[in-house]
Amino acid sequence: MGRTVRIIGAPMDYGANRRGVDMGPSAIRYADLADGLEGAGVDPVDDGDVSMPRAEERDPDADQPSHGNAKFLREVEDVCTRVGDRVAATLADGEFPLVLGGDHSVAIGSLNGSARGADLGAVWFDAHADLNTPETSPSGNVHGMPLAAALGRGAFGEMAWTQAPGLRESSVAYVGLRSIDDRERELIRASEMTAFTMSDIDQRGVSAVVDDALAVATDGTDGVHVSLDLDWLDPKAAPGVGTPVRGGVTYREAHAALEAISRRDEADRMLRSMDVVEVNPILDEANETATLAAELTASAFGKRIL
Ligand code: 4U7
Ligand code: MN
Ligand code: MN
Ligand code: MN
Repeated sequence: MGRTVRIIGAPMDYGANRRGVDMGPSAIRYADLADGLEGAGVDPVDDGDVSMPRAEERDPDADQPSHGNAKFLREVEDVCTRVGDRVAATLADGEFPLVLGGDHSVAIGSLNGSARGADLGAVWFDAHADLNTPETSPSGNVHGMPLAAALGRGAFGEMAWTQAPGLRESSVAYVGLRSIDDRERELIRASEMTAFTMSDIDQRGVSAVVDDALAVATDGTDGVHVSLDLDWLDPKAAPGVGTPVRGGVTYREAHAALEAISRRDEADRMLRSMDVVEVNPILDEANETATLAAELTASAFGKRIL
């Protein structure tokens, strides 16, 4: 067998304003993720879920004034610290960490853990830029902030759990953006990040755009983190997400994108870590979105039709 892929469940919903996304890991497992990974030629091992702070202790506004309007920041810190430690330990064991969200705030943990002692690139498949800070966020939801946190922007209190040590702006590429807040737009323009929008995909095709994103994320790095927010897809293909945005990629385009990743990975093993986030079974239709999440993950590891 090839690589061992360690599945780390992170049933987080503290970073989003909708309940239900905490059931994402169960739904993706139920959609035969492990079988799909075996079909891709890797060896899946389930690490179980990281523990969540108790619901009874929830108080969205229990944070310091310096944390701005970020909701449940202490709970998010707790969970992301555990996710980061598990991701780092998995890599230290020579295995591949696959984090199942949960809302996208878990990516703070994935990036932090994956970028310890390594220069990391990142490809961000998302309708949204996730570059808000506690100061700029219109919603206060931390799932709109993970990239800012990982890049060391914004006042999140203690930086050790947020800033991903080996992640530089110039090694980050977005794919498929179509819903960006005004402040995020300014930040992206002033940054060294590379941003491919849905218009780029319209004009050039998804495979070429993903190849370019990978060129950015592999340049001078030790490996790439792929972050897959299911709201990257059009809501027709992925209805079970909390923040759907019309005009996303189709079912076929999504498969083509993740297959482009596996082709590149076959050539130089650049894929280092991955998270699959924002699946909300309560808002889904017959587990369609979780099933797609499982299929796309298998595609990233090289599962083919024939
Ligand atoms: B997701 C938003 F204002 N930008 O910050 C915000 F539009 O992880 C949405 O990409 C964030 O799903 C979406 O709340 C976060 C909003
Ligand atoms: Mn996101
Ligand atoms: Mn999103
Ligand atoms: Mn979302």
